[in-house]
Amino acid sequence: MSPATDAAAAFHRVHGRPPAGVWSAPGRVNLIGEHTDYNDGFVLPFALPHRLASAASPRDDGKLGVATLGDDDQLQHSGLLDIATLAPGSVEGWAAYPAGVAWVLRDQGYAGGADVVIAGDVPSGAGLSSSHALECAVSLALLGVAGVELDGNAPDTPSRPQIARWVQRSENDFVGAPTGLLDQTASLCCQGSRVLFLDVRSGEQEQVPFPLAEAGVRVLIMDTRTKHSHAGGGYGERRRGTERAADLLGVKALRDITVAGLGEALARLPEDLAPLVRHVVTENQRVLDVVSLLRAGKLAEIGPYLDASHVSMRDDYRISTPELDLAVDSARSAGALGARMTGGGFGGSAIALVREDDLAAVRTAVEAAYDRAHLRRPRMFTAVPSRGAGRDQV
Ligand code: GAF
Repeated sequence: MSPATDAAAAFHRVHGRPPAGVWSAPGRVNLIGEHTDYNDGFVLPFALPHRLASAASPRDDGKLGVATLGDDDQLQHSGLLDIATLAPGSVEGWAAYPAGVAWVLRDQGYAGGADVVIAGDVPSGAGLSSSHALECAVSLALLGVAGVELDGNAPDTPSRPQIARWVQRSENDFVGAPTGLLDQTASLCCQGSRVLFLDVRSGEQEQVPFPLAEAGVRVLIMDTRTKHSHAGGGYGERRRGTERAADLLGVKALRDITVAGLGEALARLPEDLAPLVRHVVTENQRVLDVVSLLRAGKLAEIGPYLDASHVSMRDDYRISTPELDLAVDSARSAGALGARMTGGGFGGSAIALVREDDLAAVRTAVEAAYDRAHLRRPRMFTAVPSRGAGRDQV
């Protein structure tokens, strides 16, 4: 069973008939380029094989019905919302994500009602973007039941980057999480076997080959199972700090500061802001360096950049946790080529680039380190870059 067939079956159970269609969207890991998106910078994510699927049919009463089933096949979440009266603050909890998407699409002229049933396997609260996968899958479902064919030729068909901006608006203005554009764009625009090099300022994208098998390496994802959320204060605080720094430096965004101009910029900033700026500026450069290596076919050489990124997030941006540091350090000590926390931080997941032959030893070493620290072992799995969001045939 795939998330798409699960969602279709769940829809059938809830509504007693098959859905009109199923649309799904993946979670993501960010290879490098953290907290650079809202500074107009560079990011380099890939889509996970894990997806959330949204089975949907139109309704003619302007309402949005949302539901999920638990493992026992009983309703886990369910709600019926009037799309016309949706407003920021009007829906709380899990339903705010699908409701926010319906709200933003209503403003774009897609006000039709729908029944939506969600299923999937993106780990939630793990920093792997399950909330964005949910929002993207629901957006495509609502657009789909309104007759919009993704990637179609009709002149008014919204593009994937456009849908990503709508999803960002729903998250910022409806859900109230001040996130950037990384996750939605990754979920909607990534392709199999590639990492997505996104210049957030220009919107330019490059699908960069990421031939893990050919290079004999794997990306190991280590979900520390420590809670992570963007609605908490730390994320917004960092964002406001970098925006204040950009103001003080007289630039539109920290993207405008280069490594060459960093020393001079740091000298003009108060003590609390300088490390934030150092992280963003050096992280943007690390993304560019990693992209250059990948373009040159040197995938196995990117490890030191992942390590440096982690140190920068730990010491300058201060968004790592002891659990993330332990995963990264123990993976490194056991022979990983490089490792870093991924995503917004304050919990969630880390990634390690590991030679195939070292994979078992690295996993064992990470588990042993957690055992010694009396921590619950992380959930670990390898992942290959997978396809972005789209309609599923079920
Ligand atoms: C979270 C946010 F949603 C992204 O926009 C991005 O800022 C990321 O944290 C950090 O790179 O995933």
